[in-house]
Order: sequence, then C-alpha cells, then structure tokens
Amino acid sequence: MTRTIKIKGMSCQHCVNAVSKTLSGIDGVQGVKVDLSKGEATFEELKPVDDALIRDRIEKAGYELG
Ligand SMILES: [Cu+2]
Repeated sequence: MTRTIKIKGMSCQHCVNAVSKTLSGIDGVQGVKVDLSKGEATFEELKPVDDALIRDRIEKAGYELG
C-alpha cells in the first residue's frame, strides 16, 4: 500500500535526507520519496506500520507530522 504523510519542519535538502533515512529505517517501509515543497513523504508499506511508531521516529528526528 502506498502512503503519503505530511511532515512539518523540513526546510532544506538536509531535512529531506534526514526524513528519508528515518522513514527508511522503519521495518516494513520501502521506497521513501520526500517532497520538500509539499512537505510530504510518500512510501510503500510492505506490512501495516503503526502510526504511533512513525510519529515517534519523525519527532525524534526533529520534525512533526502535519
Ligand atoms: Cu534542513
């Protein structure tokens, strides 16, 4: 399943890389694409991924789900 999430706080390519790496590090997440101008990340879920886990990892990386 393809999922798109909104992420607040990204301002440059460094942020894009940090968010990509963070999401890619979650078990079951693959093919992460981050759109800086839209403030969005799109990825494939190979298995159901807990929303709370995504939120937690994004916040630990210094960003916020929008
Ligand atoms: Cu940045």
